[in-house]
Amino acid sequence: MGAYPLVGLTTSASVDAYPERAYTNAAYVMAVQQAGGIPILLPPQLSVVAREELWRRLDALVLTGGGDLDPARFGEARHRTVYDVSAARDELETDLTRRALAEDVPLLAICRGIQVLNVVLGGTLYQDIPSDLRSPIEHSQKERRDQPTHAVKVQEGSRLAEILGRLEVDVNSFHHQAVKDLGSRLKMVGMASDGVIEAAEVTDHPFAVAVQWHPEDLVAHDRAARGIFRALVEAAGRSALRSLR
Ligand SMILES: [Mn+2]
Repeated sequence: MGAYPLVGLTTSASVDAYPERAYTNAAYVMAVQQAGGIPILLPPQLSVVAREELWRRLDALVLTGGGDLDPARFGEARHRTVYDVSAARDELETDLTRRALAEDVPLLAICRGIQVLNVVLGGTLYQDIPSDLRSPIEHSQKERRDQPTHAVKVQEGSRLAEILGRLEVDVNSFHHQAVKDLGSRLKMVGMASDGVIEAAEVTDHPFAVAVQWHPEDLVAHDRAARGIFRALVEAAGRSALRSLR
């Protein structure tokens, strides 16, 4: 590893569209850079060789936000609101998440990412919060992406609490799905006032933190959001030194 850890960022992929595209919000790229990491985009179109070679060099992984995971991955038929399902993205992210878990590679899972991590560990999802839960909170906010709209209570003693430096944070919210049954090895560490799980950690891993909100869009004005990316990049540096990955 050089002075700057390499941080892989998964991307979205267009589904049934021409031309086929791979893309993500630039905020992820900038948040990783601001924290001292080098972002490497990981589109679902990577070849087997490219995936292997990039994985060997990466010091950390970020699962980014995006469309819905195929509910077949947790044994359910699709609710009518499920959108933008990409089999290629589901496969790549499932594979890389398993590797990060098995090889103790630092992992930050954002929005769709907490859902991917949960399903990889055997958990399930609410496929549509408005139909599944009667909640007074609007988890698909209409406000700007850098605008927090609901609070999250953070579990005392959790890694996330240590990273954020507080037990309550105001977050932005752009999800119509949420964690239902927690997967094995996962601990709930953040919850909205309506009971929706907003953060989780893998208990027996050096750094696997998952949040349902979008800290990458908050870093300009929110020290706690910057702290999440700084903690990931620091863990990436330690992990690279320890394992000589
Ligand atoms: Mn939310």
